[in-house]
Amino acid sequence: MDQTLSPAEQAACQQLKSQGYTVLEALLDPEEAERLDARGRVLMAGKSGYAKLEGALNPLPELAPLCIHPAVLRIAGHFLGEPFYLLNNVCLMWCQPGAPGGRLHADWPLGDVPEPYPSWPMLLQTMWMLTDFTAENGATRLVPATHLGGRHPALAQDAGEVPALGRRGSVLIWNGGVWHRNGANTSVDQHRMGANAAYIPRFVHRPELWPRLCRDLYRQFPAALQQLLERAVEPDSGAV
Ligand SMILES: O=C(O)CCC(=O)C(=O)O
Repeated sequence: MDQTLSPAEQAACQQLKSQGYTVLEALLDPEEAERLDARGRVLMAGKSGYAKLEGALNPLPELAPLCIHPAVLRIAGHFLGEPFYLLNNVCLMWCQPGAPGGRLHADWPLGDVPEPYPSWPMLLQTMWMLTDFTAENGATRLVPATHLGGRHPALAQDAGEVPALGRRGSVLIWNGGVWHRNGANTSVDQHRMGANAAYIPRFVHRPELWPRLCRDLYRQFPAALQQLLERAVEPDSGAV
């Protein structure tokens, strides 16, 4: 992979460092974005409000080119180091007319990390805009520079959030530590569809580095040791 960042990518990295997020315009053909949006809506038919489809690569493998877009990979490599991994197999996030705004938060794994959490990203998030993202249709809202404070938002905080606006085919990239949420969709008929791909650095979870423990032996260990070993044990072949 070409690791050299273009001037636009360098500027995006600077903004990610200082503000915690950036938007890159026109990385995806708008017609392809529109097609993916339509497919996503069919897959989620029957869901109302703010709807999610986790693991969307399974039913919609056409999302694969988004996950490996060279600009996104270069920026992810810049922040996460090589190699890094795709965490969530893509999640479609559909904000339908009338859907309420979400809860302001920082992303996993920071809920498991003592405060102050690091200002560098333990999770680098992308949201491909499969529709336009507008202030009315529920564009993701972020609070600039909050990744630098290392703290989670207080519950009722009015924190100075701004909507991440962009045309269909743009991508929002954010440091999982910056406070954010989906906006409310206050429109009557404007749908908002995003495809979220989340990238993690290799040090977050690397079970392949060490030999797996035999499952039969694991079963004989005390519960406290089983808990310590639960990610280091071989898969349960009898599991349904
Ligand atoms: O759908 C959105 O705009 C927000 C997504 C979000 O909060 C997240 O992926 O953590």
